[in-house]
Amino acid sequence: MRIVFATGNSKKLDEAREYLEPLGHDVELLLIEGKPPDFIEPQTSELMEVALSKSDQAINMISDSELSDCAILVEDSGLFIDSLNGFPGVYSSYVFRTIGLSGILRIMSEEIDRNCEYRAVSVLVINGKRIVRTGVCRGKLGNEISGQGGFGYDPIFIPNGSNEVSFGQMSESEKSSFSHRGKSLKALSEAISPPSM
Ligand code: ITT
Repeated sequence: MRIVFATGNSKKLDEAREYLEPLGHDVELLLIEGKPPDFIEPQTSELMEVALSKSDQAINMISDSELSDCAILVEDSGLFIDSLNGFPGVYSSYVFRTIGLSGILRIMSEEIDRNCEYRAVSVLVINGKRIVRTGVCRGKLGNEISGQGGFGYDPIFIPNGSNEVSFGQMSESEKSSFSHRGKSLKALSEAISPPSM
């Protein structure tokens, strides 16, 4: 199957390829006039709503193009910090761009409860039918920036069960074995190619 992934984030593309290409699917970036699409994100606190809105917008973008027969993939994700009632959540991308890792570490500097989770909602649309799968990765915020791998909050996110190693210190495939996105993509891959008995 030819799958176009509507994202501006190349790390998301790498992770999708890791799960979907071994099943024989071809995953490529959706480019509109040579650029990743710009989505209008609805004002909501729900990742699911954002992901579904992105999928509708992506379908409209390809409806009259040579890609109209392709399956389309979108994903929305974010970091949810327990002691901040889920902040930054759906605003993770904006918060990262404005206050960055040091801003989050500053807000959390006096906080003892450092539990948090990454969440992802992946939506694959095949012939107009939506398949939606979610993934969660529990972890905690480190006290400092560790590592340079991954993207976004990875250098301060320590997944449970990693022996205090942050996502920023892991290889892409190591991160993917824990990650929220990896879980949602694995569930999607099983929905389209159920494991044989
Ligand atoms: P697209 O919308 O173009 O797919 P994006 O990076 O803007 O790419 P989102 O709108 O889904 O993606 O925003 C998710 C933000 O949440 C992302 O920018 C990071 O700040 C954070 N985030 C989500 N998953 C992450 C991960 O695996 N590692 C680090 N940060 C992550």
